[in-house]
Amino acid sequence: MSEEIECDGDYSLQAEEPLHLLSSYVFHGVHFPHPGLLNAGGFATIGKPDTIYDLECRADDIFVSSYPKSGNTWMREIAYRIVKDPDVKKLDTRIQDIRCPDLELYDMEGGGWKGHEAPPLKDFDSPRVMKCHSPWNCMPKASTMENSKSKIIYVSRNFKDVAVSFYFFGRGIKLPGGDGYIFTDDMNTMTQRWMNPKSVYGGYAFHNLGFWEQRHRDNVLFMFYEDMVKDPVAAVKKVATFLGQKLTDEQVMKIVVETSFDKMKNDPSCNWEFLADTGFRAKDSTPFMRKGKVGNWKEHFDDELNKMADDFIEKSFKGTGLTFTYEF
Ligand code: PPS
Repeated sequence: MSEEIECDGDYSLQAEEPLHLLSSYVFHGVHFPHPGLLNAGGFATIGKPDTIYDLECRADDIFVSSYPKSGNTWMREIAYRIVKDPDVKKLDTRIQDIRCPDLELYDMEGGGWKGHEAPPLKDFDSPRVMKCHSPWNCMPKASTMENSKSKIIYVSRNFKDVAVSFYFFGRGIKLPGGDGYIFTDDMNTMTQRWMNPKSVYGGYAFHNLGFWEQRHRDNVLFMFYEDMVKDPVAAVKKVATFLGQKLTDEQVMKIVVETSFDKMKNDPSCNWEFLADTGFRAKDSTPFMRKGKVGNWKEHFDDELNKMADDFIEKSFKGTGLTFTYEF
């Protein structure tokens, strides 16, 4: 695959040896998806990490942050319903990326996916619920300052299930303007990519540890995907408390039901099926809402990859206090 792509802006490939187009733009030492990538394919606009870093934050802004494939979509929907309205019937039915903007899909002056454009971020009603894959050192800087009132919810998921989810999602992504696929690696090769700090968003360990070290801040909530699966009622209550919202038991249950895997899988505003219409994902690719399980990696990892993953986790997280759940 060529590392050259055509861009419509002034973005240049900055990485000396980009591992991949999805990690070929460097900001604060971190490799990001090339900002021209989605523009070039005409799929969406894409914001630069630089503008995300400089975002003007409001005191009531809510950032849902995560390494890819860790449960961001799920948490965004939970947070959105907590602060807006638990009842789906009264909600805005536009796709989640417009209701709760993905900062990478905005140049702050508006943007989004082809056919699903959204207004400039400054025109969103408060509180804004926003998605971000930026690691801690690249988060909107106003949100990470000591006295920041903006809230950051981080979702962490075990590496093995992240890798499997990434594999199936990645295989459906098409090259900009082309008819091939970005990710043609096998499971072992692709999984090793996310161990590398030069891969997208700084790699899995750098990303998780960056937020873990900040977990005691008043404006940071560190959540685990596996805890959400195990006890969604407790998870919704915890997020609501963090966001300063008092919910009735009925409202909590409403949110739990409406954000269950089956509900979201069948909800066109959340299931990302529109991606096929933009041309970004192949129509016959594995659905974004794939399994929603803990431990699915056991069906896809061979012994060699499992050992490699265990060694990587041991080396990266030993002594940090951050531990993961791989199965129930
Ligand atoms: S992305 O592309 O990085 O934003 O992906 P992200 O949303 O972080 O993660 C996608 C995985 O989360 C699963 N998911 C859910 N699991 C349980 N319940 C609900 N409601 C839910 N919504 C999304 C989704 O299915 C992906 O995981 P896999 O393992 O591929 O199924």
